[in-house]
Amino acid sequence: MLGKILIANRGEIALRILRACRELGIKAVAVHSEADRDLKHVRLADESVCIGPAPARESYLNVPAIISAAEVTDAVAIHPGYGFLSENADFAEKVIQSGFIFIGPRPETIRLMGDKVSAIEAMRKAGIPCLPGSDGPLSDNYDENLKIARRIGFPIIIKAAGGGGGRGMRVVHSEANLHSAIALTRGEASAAFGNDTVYMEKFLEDPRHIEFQVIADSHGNVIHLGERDCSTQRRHQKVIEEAPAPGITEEQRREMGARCVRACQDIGYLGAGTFEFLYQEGEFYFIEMNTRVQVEHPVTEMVTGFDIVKEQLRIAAGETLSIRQEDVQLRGHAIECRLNAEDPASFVPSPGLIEQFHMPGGPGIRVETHIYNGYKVPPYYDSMIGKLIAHGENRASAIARMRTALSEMVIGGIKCNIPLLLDIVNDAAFEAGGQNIHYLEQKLGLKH
Ligand code: MV4
Repeated sequence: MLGKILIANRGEIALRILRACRELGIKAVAVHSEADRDLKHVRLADESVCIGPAPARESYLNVPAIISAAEVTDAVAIHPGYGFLSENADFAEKVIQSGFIFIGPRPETIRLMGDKVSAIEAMRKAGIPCLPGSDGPLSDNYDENLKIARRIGFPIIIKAAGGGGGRGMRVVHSEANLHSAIALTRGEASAAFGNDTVYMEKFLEDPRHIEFQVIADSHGNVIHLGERDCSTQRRHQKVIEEAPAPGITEEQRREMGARCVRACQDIGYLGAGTFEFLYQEGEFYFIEMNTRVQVEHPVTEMVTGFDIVKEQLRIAAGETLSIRQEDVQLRGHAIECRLNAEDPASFVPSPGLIEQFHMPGGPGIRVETHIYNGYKVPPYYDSMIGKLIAHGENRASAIARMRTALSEMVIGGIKCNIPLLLDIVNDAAFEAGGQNIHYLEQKLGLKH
């Protein structure tokens, strides 16, 4: 097993990784910004290194500082968590060139998936269903682009190859707007990602967002851990995730899971990964692949009983997958609520001192958070301060447990989105299940 690793992240995921290290007997180095000296995992880690000032650019995104911290502490590997440098191929490359193990896929894979045009091309070739589209970058030839759009049929969507997660896209409903939409998206993409490559896809009006979790070792073994439904979102920020996805049959799961596994074998995927699909009228369409551990990985852990983060560490150490596909059995249902330090109505961030903190508990309840009584939420980073996960024998039981837990939990001193989460889990449409990606924004729009 790995002797010592460096955790290149902060907050709840850094603590989650530290706990996995403890279970495996791996020593852990915490790196933190000047604003993060009081983080729980910094206190608990075997060693800690301050890597720079509060702004992420100067600390959690500061590649030389992170590599130096790994060197001075004699770490053998670096876990990037999610966000920050987790999907930065250049960082992964630097980590490896400096003699460390990058806990994640190979840099070439990160680069392949980071460019959405090459990702879709690779996945289409590997047998993953994709949307009708331009099958490559768009040129500046208006007639050519119009031909592609007519073949696909309006509405279409223009997306930036360097985008993803909802950044750099524009929907086009008619021929009249096509040319300007391409030019505008290209300009924005160039400014935002330094890459003006754009592509075209059929636009789906009311899909669900369903993603499949995969994990691959360095010996060619790949398994899938089923799917998650992440449709409950606002402005591309997921609010509630669940597993399994309501209404998805065992046959659909087996078929799509097998396709994802085969695609991973095809491209030599390594580590944990997620295939993102839009799901509409019974069909799955690949949109992106995430080459990191995701915020919502616990719902998959709860229904499979499988520790994804521990397995990432074992895989990085060169071990073989600890289970086979036939050992993956889904049990019950899990729901995750993201806890954000924000106004539950206006969504304005609300950093500050946690003056009161009471954890919920009971059967099937899991809390993933780094906050504690007296902790001060800094204003410099993402407002997510934790996650509440409820597991039950079925979806109704998971919802019932989530309602109880949300009602029990107290986070005082700052504003928190618990009232919004309670409102959602008490909503009849949420209770029915299988809502699409517009559900929450529509529900919120109805309120005023
Ligand atoms: C789409 C789409 C409809 N049709 N692509 C947004 C995030 C990025 N991962 C892809 N996104 C979308 N791509 C086609 N062809 C609708 C979205 C979309 C969305 C997708 C998943 C979750 C939430 C979303 C919210 C708005 C739009």
